[in-house]
This record gives sequence, structure tokens and C-alpha cells, in this order.
Amino acid sequence: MLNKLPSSISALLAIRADGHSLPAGLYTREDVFEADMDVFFHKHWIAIGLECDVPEPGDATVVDIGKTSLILLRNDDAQIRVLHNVCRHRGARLLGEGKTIVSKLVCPYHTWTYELTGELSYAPHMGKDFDKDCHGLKLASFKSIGGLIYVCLSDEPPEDIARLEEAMGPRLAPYDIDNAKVAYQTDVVEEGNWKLTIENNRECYHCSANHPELCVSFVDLDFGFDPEMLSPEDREQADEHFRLYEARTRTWEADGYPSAAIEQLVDCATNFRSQRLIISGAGESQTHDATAASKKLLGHMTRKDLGDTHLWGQNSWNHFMGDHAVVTIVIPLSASRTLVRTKWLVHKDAVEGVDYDLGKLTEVWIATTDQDADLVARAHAGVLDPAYRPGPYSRFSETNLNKFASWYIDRMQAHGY
Ligand code: 3BY
Ligand code: FES
Ligand code: FE
Repeated sequence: MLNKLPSSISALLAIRADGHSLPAGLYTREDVFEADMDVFFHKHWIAIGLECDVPEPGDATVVDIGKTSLILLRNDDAQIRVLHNVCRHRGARLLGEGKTIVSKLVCPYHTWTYELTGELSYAPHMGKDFDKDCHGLKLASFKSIGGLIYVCLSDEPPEDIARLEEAMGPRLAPYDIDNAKVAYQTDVVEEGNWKLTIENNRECYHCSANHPELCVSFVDLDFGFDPEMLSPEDREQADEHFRLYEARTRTWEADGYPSAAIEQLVDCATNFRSQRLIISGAGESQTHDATAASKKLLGHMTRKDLGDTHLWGQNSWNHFMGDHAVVTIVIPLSASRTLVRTKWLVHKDAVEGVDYDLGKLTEVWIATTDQDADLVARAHAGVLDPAYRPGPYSRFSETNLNKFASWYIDRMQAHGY
């Protein structure tokens, strides 16, 4: 008789073949989803938002990560705090999801009241021996890197975030993202596992067939291949691409703008890659005609020809251009549903309808995000089909997916799965 017992997670991890997508269960199973949340969203650093989500003292926004709810706020001293959204009395949620303005955090249940530092300042009927100092809100570890907020929910955050800080601090400084303005935000729920969302973002193999709007300005990229493995046509395209990048990177760096690729994608907890990418056509921005959408450039930028500072993280992708930035974070909702939150950033003083047209600013990535949601749903539906078998990644266009899948397996195994 056939053994109908499901394989253990460790058995699924062990059968994954290098160069191939993951075994189905790693994308679809509820127990794997729980393990993923534990390893990747509680023990690793994750992107949750931006300094400019909460520009003024008292601004607060709630971000839910699985069962954890976090309050990102700016306190009265203009400092960022990330607090657990759990009352220290009997645990009630203090704030609901989304943005709000607060002077104090008052629990709706029995009115325990917290300062924006997290300190408990009011707790009626608790007796004269009650020590308010021991009942402040729990703080989450966070880092602001160039205005991007990363949180780690573990008591032992991975130290290798240092390389991300070192690399991105200087690269992001000219864009002054801390002080940018969120001009627009979309929340798209993809009907697929978060790893399919990330895999979809780590390749542009699908771009020419699916992203006509993005392809006006985006140059296909994958720098990880072994030239010896390529067919003569792919080799020719790769050589041309490399020559182009080499020349542009040299000029940008000579002008003082760090541009060369820097990556930490394997043998690490904190996974990232950054490179200054070429914008094609008019060369300025990811818009329908590749010209800038905002007349006011971001931060201290003085040029529109500095390409696209691209940053991938474990649960994020970002594009920083002269006139605007597009930042996206990914939050798994279940094994088969994933929130993709995208924000469009402009200079804080840029005025809609005067300095930028909101339609031109957002149309390319709204279209791209919708197209990607459709692709991820198709991929997830196919992976659920008993006919699915892990397929081979392209050694030309999908080397980053192989790195992602291998990193995923390593990290799960490092945490005892
Ligand atoms: O990293 C990104 O956002 C791009 C856009 C299209 C596919 N991906 C490589
Ligand atoms: Fe918050 Fe009681 S649970 S005051
Ligand atoms: Fe895409």
C-alpha cells in the first residue's frame, strides 16, 4: 500500500534539486507557511515601511506581519519607534490597521494610556503598588537605512544587516528618502505564495511578454550567469549588455555615484542586492516615455541621468530614480495569499498637478504590479496541480531565482527544519 503520510518539511527541503524550482509543498503547505513566517518574518530583518510614512510627530501606522501587529510611529521628539500593538494589561490591540494621528496611545478596552515612547503613563484602579515602569509597550528592534525601516522580531537579530547598512547608507543618501513624500500607495493581494511573488520579481525573463509599459524604460537584467553555458545568441546579448553596463557604471562612479553591483544573496541571513541600473529610452525615469514624472527631483539630486538605484531585499524591491522612487514590500497573508504594498515617493515639496502628474507617476508600476499579480496567481495555481514538477531555471535569465531558492533551503535548514 502507498504511504499517504505527508513528507516532513525537512524531507521536502532535502529533495529540492539545484537549478530547479521548489517542490510543490514548499509553496503550498500550511505547515511550511508557518515555518516560513517563523524563520523569514520573525528571525530575519524585514522591510516594513518608511520614515516618510510617519513624517510628523504623532503620525502612526500599523503594519501586521502574521499574528504580529506593529505600530510604526514618530514620537514627540521626532524619533521613530516601532512598538508592539499589544496592550500590557490584557493584550488588546491598541490601534487598528492603517494610518492615524495620535498624541498618546490609549487602549480602547480599559484605557491604559501609553506615551509615544511606549511608556505607560495611566492605568486606573491598579493599586498603589502597581509599577507602571514595568508595563511599557514592547519595543521591536528596527533600523532605518536611508529612510527604509527594517524590523527584526527576534531577540537575536542577524548581525549581517551591517553590510546592507554600509552599502545602502551612501547609495541612498542623495535621494533623502527620510524626507520624501508618499504620493500614492497601492495594496495588491496576490493569490500566490510569497516565494512565488519574490521569484517573479527576481527575473525579467517574463518582462517582454508581459510588461509592455515597464519595458519602455527597463533593461532586462541578470548578471549571475556563466557565459560558458550560454547559446551563441544569448552570449551575444549578454556581451552587449555587459559592455553597456561597464561603460555607464564607470562614468557614474567617476562622478561620485556608487553604482557597481553589491550583493549578499547566499550564505547569509540578510539577503540583498543593489546596482545602479540603466534606464533605457529617454533614460530618466520609469514612466511611459522614460522622461521624469516630477519636475522637482528627489532630495539632493541634481541630475536626471543617474539611472535607477535598484535594491532587492528578502521581502522588498525598490527603484530610486532622479525624480521619484517606487518602493515595494511583500507581506505573506497565508500560504496562498500575499500582500504587495507599493509606494511612489516624490520630493516632499512636490505638488501634485504642479510638479507632477499622478497618472504619469504611477501608471507604469500600477500596470506592472497588476500584471505580476496575474502571473503569480497562474504560477500558484499550476504549483497546486498534481501534474506540477519542479522545473529548470534558465541559466541566462533566472540565476537569481536559483540563488533565492538555495538560500531559502539553507536558511530553513539553519533553523532546524
Ligand atoms: O526587480 C524588479 O523590480 C524588476 C522589475 C521587473 C522584474 N524585476 C527584475
Ligand atoms: Fe488594554 Fe485592558 S487590555 S487596558
Ligand atoms: Fe514582473
